[in-house]
Amino acid sequence: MSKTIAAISTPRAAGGISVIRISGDNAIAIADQVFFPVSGKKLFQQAGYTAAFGDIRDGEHQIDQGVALVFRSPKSYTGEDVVEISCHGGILVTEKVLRAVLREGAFPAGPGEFTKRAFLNGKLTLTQAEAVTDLINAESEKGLKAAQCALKGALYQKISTVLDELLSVTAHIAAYIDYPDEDIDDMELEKIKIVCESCSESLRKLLETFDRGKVIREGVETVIIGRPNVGKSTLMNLLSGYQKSIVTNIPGTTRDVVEESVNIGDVVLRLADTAGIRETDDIIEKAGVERTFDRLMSADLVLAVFDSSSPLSDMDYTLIDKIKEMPTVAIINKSDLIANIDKKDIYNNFKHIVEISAATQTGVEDLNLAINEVLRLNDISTSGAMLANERQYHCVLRADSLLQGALEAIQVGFTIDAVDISIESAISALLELTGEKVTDAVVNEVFSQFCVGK
Ligand SMILES: Nc1nc2c(ncn2[C@@H]2O[C@H](COP(=O)(O)OP(=O)(O)OP(=O)(O)O)[C@@H](O)[C@H]2O)c(=O)[nH]1
Ligand SMILES: [Mg+2]
Repeated sequence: MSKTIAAISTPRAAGGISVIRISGDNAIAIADQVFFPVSGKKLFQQAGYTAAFGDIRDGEHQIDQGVALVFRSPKSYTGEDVVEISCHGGILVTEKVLRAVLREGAFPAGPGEFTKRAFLNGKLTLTQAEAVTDLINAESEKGLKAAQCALKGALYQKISTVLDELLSVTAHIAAYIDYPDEDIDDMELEKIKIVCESCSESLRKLLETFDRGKVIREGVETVIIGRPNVGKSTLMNLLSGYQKSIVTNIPGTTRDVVEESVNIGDVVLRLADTAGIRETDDIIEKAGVERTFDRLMSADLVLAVFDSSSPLSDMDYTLIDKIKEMPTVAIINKSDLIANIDKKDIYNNFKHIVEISAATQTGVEDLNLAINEVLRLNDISTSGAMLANERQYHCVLRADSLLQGALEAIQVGFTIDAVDISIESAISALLELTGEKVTDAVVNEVFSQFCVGK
């Protein structure tokens, strides 16, 4: 924390501008050795939240012209003095500016070190810091909303409410422990029990948000499956918006798994277009069909495609049997052709069915709606507190099982000390979640997931 650190905060790619961020006690002094405002006024003479235009130099060499933004402690992202130098967004130019800053005494920042300092300086809670990475990595509307909500402190507030209740219980219990002669009466025990139960219920609701939120965090592994020539690849291309997969009228065109991520219904579908399933002696196609079944095993969502212009085949029936218990949208494709399929067998086996023509691009809206329904996307609220990662999940899980321990201790008539130990441990688990009582190892682990410059 005592070192002044610097890093490039923008991606390592050519762009309009790049930003080099410097944070620490010497940030402004170091920037003054590299950045020379055209006004002649040094950066150390500048108030916080002000910008200066000037030359960026490495010793005698002019590197670029740009803008320096000065933030004065504690009113900055990290809580320390910060200077952000914006230069032209060339890779080499940007690296030269960073090199000049490091030469003047700044140390290269590690992954997430700016945000780590913000956390250590009390600018962010640990869950808010984690929301920063989620915000950066969000690929879908729902993922973005969930991260924004966490960044505003929704999870922290939820945990704080539970913590406040548990802390008031332990304060109460402490009074009895201080006066061992006084026995805790049943009424008091009942009150403690009620608080533990209601806190446990809140924690369990949070645990559920983790399972439901997987769709938002990780996207949905989706397999497009069906017998050859039904239009799987045409559908893949329609959903991805370009000719990702090869389409021909020859059955067995797709041999390997073709992957693409697309945004549908506010979430990311990780689509896998697969080889059409059929009995075959062709070694390559056979291997392709095996891969199709491998994908099916790990799919969160199945898009099962059938050809409306021809009757269902034995292979279709085999497929129906395999997938009817899975989260599936049955797609009756080629609705532009004269129907020759017995739809009854599809309607009897699946709950979510859409009739589309991938070739003429009709029925896509219905397909979107059906996908929403199968994944129950409308049930996933992104406006409340949500658990965003394994670390948070395990803290809550631990806290809940400790509260169950406290309830059992009350139930079997253990001493109040035993009840207290469980509640205190539950409190510790929740303080670890918010970062208010957390080991360096956990903090380092959290920030190691960040990129350099954040
Ligand atoms: N009329 C009509 N033809 C379609 C439709 N969808 C696909 N086709 C045609 O059906 C043929 C097969 O399409 P593909 O998308 O390659 O089928 P596939 O299921 O990927 O086939 P394999 O890769 O062999 O398993 C092509 O000639 C497509 O143009 C549709 O909605 N209507
Ligand atoms: Mg194909």
